[in-house]
Amino acid sequence: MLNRIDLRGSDTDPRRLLPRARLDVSVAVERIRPLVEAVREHGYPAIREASERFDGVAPEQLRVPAEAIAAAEGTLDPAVRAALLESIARARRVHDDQRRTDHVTRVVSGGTVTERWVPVDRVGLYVPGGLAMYPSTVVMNVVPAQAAGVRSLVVASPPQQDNGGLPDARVLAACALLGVDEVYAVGGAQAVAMLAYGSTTDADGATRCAPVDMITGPGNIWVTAAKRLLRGVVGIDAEAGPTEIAILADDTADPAHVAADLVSQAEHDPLAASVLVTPSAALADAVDRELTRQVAATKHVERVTTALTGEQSGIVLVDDLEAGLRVVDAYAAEHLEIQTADAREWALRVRNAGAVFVGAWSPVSLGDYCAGSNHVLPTGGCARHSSGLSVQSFLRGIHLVEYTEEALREVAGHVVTLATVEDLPAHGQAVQARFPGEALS
Ligand code: HSO
Ligand code: ZN
Repeated sequence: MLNRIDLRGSDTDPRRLLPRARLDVSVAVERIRPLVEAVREHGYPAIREASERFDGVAPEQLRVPAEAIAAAEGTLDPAVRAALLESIARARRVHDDQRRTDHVTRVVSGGTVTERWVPVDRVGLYVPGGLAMYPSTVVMNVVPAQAAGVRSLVVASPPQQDNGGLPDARVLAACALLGVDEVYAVGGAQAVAMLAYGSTTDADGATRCAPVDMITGPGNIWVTAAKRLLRGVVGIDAEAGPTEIAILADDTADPAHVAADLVSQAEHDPLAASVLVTPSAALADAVDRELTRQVAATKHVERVTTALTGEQSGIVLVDDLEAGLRVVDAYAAEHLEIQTADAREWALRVRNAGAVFVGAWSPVSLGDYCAGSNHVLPTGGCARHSSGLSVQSFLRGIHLVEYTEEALREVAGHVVTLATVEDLPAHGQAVQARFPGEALS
């Protein structure tokens, strides 16, 4: 069922191997520019108009009342509540452990540079409200921000017609479980503009949403376009493309498990990519047979089929696992599973992947929900240069430079020399002024 790409005996550059789906965001950026400007200028009335147009509902008050957040938690199915709490607890265990401590480097006697890690003050999390509405994503964005020590955290999510103009009840419930109490019923580009610039949140202008310093969270093309437009006004997380799973497997892998994992991520999106890389033709055949059987029985058969048969998905046959490793490194998948003998050894050699799932008992679905790891990961090959969301994403490293008079004197000549070579004599003078009449060396 999957395309076959046979690289055995070939020395093709694997980098060009698997095409990737890409969205053209630049056109969308131009389309949303007037709306973003209107929100900046007028606040609530502009948001209200956009909500009416795009969400078919316009709340009188954008801030979700505390009682509505609590009520949503009350309606949660007990099993869902327990699962979310477990997901939160495990994610907290991992993310709390990631916190960095300040670090002092004594450069010379009397001269130190201290790196302080300071959390972003106020963060806005955008949570989509349509097909891709995932309470687990609320967990994966909020937990690292809280672990980093972000003091003020706000969630925006589209108003739902069938929830009385409030955001989806599962989103509100996840906010309640995480202790997030500032939530706005706003979606789309208007939500991103509201978060970036701040805005009134009712007709009288009696209530306001203060601007945030950073916006994270997934969204549709309009949300992505607004984030791209406002990057710089606020900090923005990476743009999330369609999800990807690559599996490096040998003939010790169970074809039914490999197939199930390929289907699991194909379920997200018709543009999702599922890629198996293996030196075993027997495994390739067995996985393909399994896929045909499993896809027929899966709920979202249409989008899974489109994803698996699309040009972005396939089975890559390689000479051996060494060659397979080169392929998966070149591909730099969002999720990489290693289902081989000595899986951990292979996993430790991987250079490029958003997250690596090691061995037979660590499927991507575990990481999506309850491993403790983060599921907001770089897609589209961005794993070559970027990491997934973590505590670090919400921290800034600030250097404290502290030199004594003696330590400055000791290096002053070099500063003056470099200033002179760059034709910036006032830079040198700023040092020389501290040592009048002294020849600096
Ligand atoms: N696999 C998705 C995250 C997710 N899965 C949310 C289920 N819910 C991207 O990493
Ligand atoms: Zn998933």
